[in-house]
Amino acid sequence: MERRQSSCPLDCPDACSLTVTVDGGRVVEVDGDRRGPITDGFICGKVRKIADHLYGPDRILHPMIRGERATWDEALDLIAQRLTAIRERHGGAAILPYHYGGSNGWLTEGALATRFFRRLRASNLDRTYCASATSAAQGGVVGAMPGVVLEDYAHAKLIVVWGTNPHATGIHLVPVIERARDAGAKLVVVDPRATPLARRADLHIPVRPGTDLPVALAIIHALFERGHADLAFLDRHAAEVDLLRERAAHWSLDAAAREANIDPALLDRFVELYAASSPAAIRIGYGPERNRNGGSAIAAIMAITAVGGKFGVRGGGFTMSNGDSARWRVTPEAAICEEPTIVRHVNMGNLASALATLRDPPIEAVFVYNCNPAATAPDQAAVLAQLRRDDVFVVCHDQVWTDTAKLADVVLPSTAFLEHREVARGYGAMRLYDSKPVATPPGEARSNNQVFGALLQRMGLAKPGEPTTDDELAAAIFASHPAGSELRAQLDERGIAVPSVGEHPIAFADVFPSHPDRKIHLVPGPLDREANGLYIYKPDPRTEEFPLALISPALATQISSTFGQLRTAPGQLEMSAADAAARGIATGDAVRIWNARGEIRCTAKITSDLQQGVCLLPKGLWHKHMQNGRTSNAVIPEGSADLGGQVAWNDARVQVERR
Ligand SMILES: Nc1nc2c(c(=O)[nH]1)N[C@H]1C(S)=C(S)[C@@H](COP(=O)(O)OP(=O)(O)OC[C@H]3O[C@@H](n4cnc5c(=O)[nH]c(N)nc54)[C@H](O)[C@@H]3O)O[C@H]1N2
Ligand SMILES: Nc1nc2c(c(=O)[nH]1)N[C@H]1C(S)=C(S)[C@@H](COP(=O)(O)OP(=O)(O)OC[C@H]3O[C@@H](n4cnc5c(=O)[nH]c(N)nc54)[C@H](O)[C@@H]3O)O[C@H]1N2
Ligand SMILES: [Mo]
Repeated sequence: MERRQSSCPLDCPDACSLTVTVDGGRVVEVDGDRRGPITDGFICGKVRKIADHLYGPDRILHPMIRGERATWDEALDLIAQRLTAIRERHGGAAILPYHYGGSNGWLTEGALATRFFRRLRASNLDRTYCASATSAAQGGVVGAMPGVVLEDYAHAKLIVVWGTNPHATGIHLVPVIERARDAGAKLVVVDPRATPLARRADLHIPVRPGTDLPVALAIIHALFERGHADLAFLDRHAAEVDLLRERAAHWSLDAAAREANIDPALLDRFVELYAASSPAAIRIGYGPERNRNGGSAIAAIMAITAVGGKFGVRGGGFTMSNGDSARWRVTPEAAICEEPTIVRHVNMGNLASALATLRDPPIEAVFVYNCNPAATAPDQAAVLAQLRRDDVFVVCHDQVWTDTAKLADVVLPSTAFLEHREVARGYGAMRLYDSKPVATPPGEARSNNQVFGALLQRMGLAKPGEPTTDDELAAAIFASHPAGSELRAQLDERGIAVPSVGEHPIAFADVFPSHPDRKIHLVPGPLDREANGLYIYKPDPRTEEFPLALISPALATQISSTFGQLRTAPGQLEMSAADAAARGIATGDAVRIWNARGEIRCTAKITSDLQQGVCLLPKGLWHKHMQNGRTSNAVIPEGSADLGGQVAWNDARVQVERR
């Protein structure tokens, strides 16, 4: 038995430091260690049980071609031959790389795969599943300025948890919030459902999905009207103050409360509590971005912080993502060795329609890695029909037999983190890790860089002297900037590195917005143009026929669809007692959920956590969890938020009936 250091690169803000016990190359135990202060010695149940994932019956062990076992040479030859033929016929644009949430690490997300598809001149995938509205909003408002690091929530006197559920999606924030509350901090939760934190909060504002924008604007308007705005801060540090004030003036607390289906007294309490509290931190989650108003909503929530004058103190301000805002000073770009070119943008949320409608050239190959679109992409029935077409060549590189792997022409077995080297940084905690492989890959699994390195070779796209192994790529990443050697030294010494701005920067004291004027932009021009009018509210898309809003937040037991093969419990639609009673539905009843896009079948569960008009089916379920083999994505149409091309997951409106 040996104990080795590693870290978790899965799509989660916490970026945990791990100690892994290995026996003869096999992982027997994984636990958190104390290198990462936010990890603080404990980790989630998912990764603690990762041996079930690594060595379970669903692990892909060998390459497969249309259901038959093949050698790596046969599989790679076929891929090279098909991609070469497609490229000769149509150019690289007929090839679509398709990847998203499998890893947040720089070696498996972005190194040789990116080199390969850039050199092929493949279509450019716009990665809009997640965080693209929030990234656009954050970039426009504060640029690369980091937000409050999660550990510093301990200093806050008021914590606002807005559209995130850390009990499932970032568990290490929970004890920090508890410590702050023990020291007297108040807690506010803005969420359509009663999350575990909302149930214990001083104030829970159960907004209707997609109405954060009017709520945030009304709060801003009230802060100004009641003399709570920090005019001195705004004068010195903010741009477009008058324009924000003008746009916010359209929303009184009463009007916003009506739209959000809440008691206006809740908003009144929020305004007074927020104005009176410092440090006040707003933890912004991904719930508010996933609808037609999402980008504007996020920008408006960020603007509340400036209007309230909450920056400049430890524990004051907001946190969105610290992933790209931390000025790591090193990026994976240096390892890619191929400049990006714009061939043709394809929004990944429009996979079905891209395959169905793009011409000159049509898409004839889809190469899926780090992703499970058969379960996680919108407009599911159309996605499945398109991926199953005989004239579309589908490759899937994954660790387990996902719903996507099951329909691919060629399936390639992938290593998992712990089995390959990974360089990854957190997007909540400001830490960087470089983790060596600690376990032996089962079967014939190969890492992304091994696969794309072999394809670069086979297709004559490799150039001599370029970094190609994980070790060479990691070295190239660190060598690309003077700060690299400093980070490298920290990693070698402590097994963890901290960015140049320090572990705990304070906004508007240590760090400032990265815009040339160093100001926070409250109505950024580029966002105003992109959104066709930032902060202009688009009303609820419900109709008489389809009156219920379907939301699909994260499960505590998975990371999106990752680990879904281990779930045995069927999916259940959660709904309010009022909506259920109106339809004669009781817990355990079989129901049909449908709209113009499609239909799903499962059982219902009545819950007091949801308001009338809102129902819930979690993201990340697999086909096998549903009675008709379709997940929430079967009723989620293509279509995006106002910024970043972000998929509007929570804009689905549905009807439900008992079967
Ligand atoms: N265990 C676990 N951890 C994860 C993940 C996982 O699947 N499982 N996924 C990872 C990924 S990919 C991501 S993006 C993050 C997501 O982490 P979170 O930001 O927590 O996102 P969600 O779970 O999608 O939704 C959070 C909350 O938003 C609420 N919500 C939905 N619509 C709205 C709205 O319009 N307004 C407001 N105010 N709230 C709304 C939901 O009810 C939910 O409680 O978590 C990461 N961490
Ligand atoms: N209905 C609904 N759907 C949603 C959302 C929603 O709110 N509602 N949210 C969306 C969000 S936030 C996200 S982030 C997406 C995530 O959706 P996806 O991008 O599909 O991510 P996962 O479901 O986590 O699947 C990732 C896959 O990558 C594989 N993988 C992991 N590491 C590696 C590796 O090193 N190499 C290779 N080749 N494969 C690897 C894993 O085994 C897993 O099968 O889902 C989106 N889907
Ligand atoms: Mo995500």
